[in-house]
Amino acid sequence: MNEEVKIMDVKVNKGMLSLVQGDITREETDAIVNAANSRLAGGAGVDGAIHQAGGPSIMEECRKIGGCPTGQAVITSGGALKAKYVIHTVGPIYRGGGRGEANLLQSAYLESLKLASARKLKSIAFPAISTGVYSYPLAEAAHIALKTAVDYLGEHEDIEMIRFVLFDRGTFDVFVKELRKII
Ligand code: AR6
Repeated sequence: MNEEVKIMDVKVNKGMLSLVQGDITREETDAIVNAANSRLAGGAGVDGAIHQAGGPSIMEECRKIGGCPTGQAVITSGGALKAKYVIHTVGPIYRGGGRGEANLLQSAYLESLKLASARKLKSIAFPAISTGVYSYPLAEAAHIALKTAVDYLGEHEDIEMIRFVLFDRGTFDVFVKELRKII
């Protein structure tokens, strides 16, 4: 790992798993993933940043789709973003861990990856879903995110790169620590 640029890349099967500190709206992957709400209504955090950077056409498509249940994913074009598509997924609001949050968080990642595969996309970038406004404990959320990504790359050879774009240094460091436990 290079200590200056804050990036960690590991090969998993035929694909690459990449951790980077940064702003997901600048990513050039085929798709970036939005941590949306079930009404697809826009909001704060990464959701607000993606709509701001991508322009109004993304929200127009979201309105036509109408909504997305927690743990599921839908896709729109990327508007003015460099990424061609935005996959909108809805992570769980953390309410103590006894309400199926872990399964729902895993499902949010998995359904996003399946949608990328179905559209024949080669690269996808995720934020740390549910760890902001939705209060999911960071280390547990990072473990679920990374395990789901590592398992997916192990079982599917179509996706060439899964990248996690972590906004702040603390989140990046926790993802690095959790990835080292898995690989
Ligand atoms: N690039 C990458 N990560 C970012 C960016 C960015 N530009 N901006 C924020 N993050 P959150 P959630 C990080 O709250 O917890 C919204 O209102 C952020 O630092 O965006 O799933 C939606 O409409 C944190 O690490 O998503 C929903 O109502 C991570 O993204 C609700 O919040 C996720 O934080 C979803 O909450």
